[in-house]
Amino acid sequence: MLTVFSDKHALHDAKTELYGGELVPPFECPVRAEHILQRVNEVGLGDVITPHQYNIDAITRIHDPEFLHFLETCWDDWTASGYKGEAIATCWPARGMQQRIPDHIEGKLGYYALAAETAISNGTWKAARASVDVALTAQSAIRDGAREAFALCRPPGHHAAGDMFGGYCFINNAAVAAQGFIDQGASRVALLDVDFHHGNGSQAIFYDRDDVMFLSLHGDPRDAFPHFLGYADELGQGAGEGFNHNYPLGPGTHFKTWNAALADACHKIRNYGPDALVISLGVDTFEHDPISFFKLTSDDFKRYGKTLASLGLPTLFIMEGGYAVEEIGINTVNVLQGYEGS
Ligand code: Q9C
Ligand code: ZN
Repeated sequence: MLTVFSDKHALHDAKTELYGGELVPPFECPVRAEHILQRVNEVGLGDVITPHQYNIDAITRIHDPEFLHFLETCWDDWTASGYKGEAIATCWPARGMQQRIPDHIEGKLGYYALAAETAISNGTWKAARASVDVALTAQSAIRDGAREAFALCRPPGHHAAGDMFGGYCFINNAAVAAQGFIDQGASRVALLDVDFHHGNGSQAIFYDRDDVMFLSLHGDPRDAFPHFLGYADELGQGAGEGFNHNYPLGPGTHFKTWNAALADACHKIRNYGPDALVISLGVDTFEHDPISFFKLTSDDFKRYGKTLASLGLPTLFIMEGGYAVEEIGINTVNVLQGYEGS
């Protein structure tokens, strides 16, 4: 299997995450990508290539241009304001308030942020751009005939909506890639999100569309981030009604229960008959993940990789979360090897 990787991911290297009332080193850190790449090479998964640079047009198919401009200029505006730390949102257009975009960077940050854990720092924009280039390059490989490809994206993307960042995500790599398939003539694309967290950004982006079916297995929003989306009764709206499927699962969920939800999702994907499958691949479902509560073992990742292959579709894997840094390479590559039947 082809892997696409850019060392520019390391440009996003924030020093702070607001976690439990403390500023801690971010769980989403550069060494994650290094460990995955190391494992890809160790097992000889296949060629590793660097991405092409795509024009902003592929990204504005999904994201608001003003939001992208905000991401690009945020760090400079923040430092110009005299703040000493990294750019972290601390105020929001909450219930009953105006949804107008303020002039001051602190207001803009609150307007475009969906949560406060994610700091923007020097290099965040360049890394996010490189990450979506990785996704689009892997997507192109499939367009050109590859049966599968692995986009080793960092930073991740599935929490990013058309005009919101957060949950460690800035640009929605999986959504941009899915749109790429559609723009190249695909009639239907299935986007299956197996990250521990609900892919709120991907859901919001495709919620009123029937050409991209979104399915997500995740920690129940009653108990897990992003807390305000991901319930089972969110089924899509308008033309998109019936094309959104959520599988919220409770604390302590083991592979048996998780796998039953996957089987149901695969059944829906088969009935839908997509031209391509995009997998938002997060391995924070692992039993030892530090911020999640599912109980998948390293072997379970191989097992479900095989299930994904049984769909028989051109498949684009997009890296999302996973914070058990020591095991992230093994768990991620286990899915890809399970898929390949090795
Ligand atoms: N107590 C991804 O996996 N904070 N993002 C969770 C847990 C945010 C995860 C707090 C987690 C975001 C791509
Ligand atoms: Zn996650």
